Amino acid sequence: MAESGFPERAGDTNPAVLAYVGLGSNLERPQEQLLRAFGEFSRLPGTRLGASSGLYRNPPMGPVPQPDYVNAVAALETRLSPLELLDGLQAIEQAHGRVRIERWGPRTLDLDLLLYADQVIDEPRLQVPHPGLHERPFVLYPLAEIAPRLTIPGRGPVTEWLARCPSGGLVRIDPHV
Ligand code: PH2
Ligand code: MG
Ligand code: MG
Repeated sequence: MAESGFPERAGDTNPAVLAYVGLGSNLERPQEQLLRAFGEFSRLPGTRLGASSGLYRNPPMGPVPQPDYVNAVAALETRLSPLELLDGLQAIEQAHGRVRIERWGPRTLDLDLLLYADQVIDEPRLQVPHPGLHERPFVLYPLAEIAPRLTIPGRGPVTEWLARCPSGGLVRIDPHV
């Protein structure tokens, strides 16, 4: 990923950890945006795609009227640090033509770093676990699909949050492998 300004050897030396990424799109063929992104994670230095969830179509959350979203979650094995991984995810968003126009607004590709190993991170650029993760159906359902025994650091088992979370119009659209 040298063309994105990434240090060529970033992540060569750290031990591999498991990180979870939430994907979302509601512009320009959302399903294709997500399937392409699944392929691109493994091109980040020191990073491999592990499990990936199915794709879930669901209504937009928040105050802005906009098209339905397609959401999913991916597990990555990575040697990148949390901020290196965030940089890599943002480079992928950029490559998908992501333009930051308005908060909560429509987007070609949104990649949110949900979890990084069992770490709790509270920095200006990065909060992990992702602040909304435990109450958003479009994150919880795909996350529990690929990691049913996961405990969210500081918050408890993913299944307990899932049991309290109405599915909010989620429709699983593609059991791709
Ligand atoms: N992302 C938003 C705003 N609203 N709604 C759904 N269903 N899925 C999203 O990923 C989403 C949203 C801004 O990040
Ligand atoms: Mg988001
Ligand atoms: Mg985001």
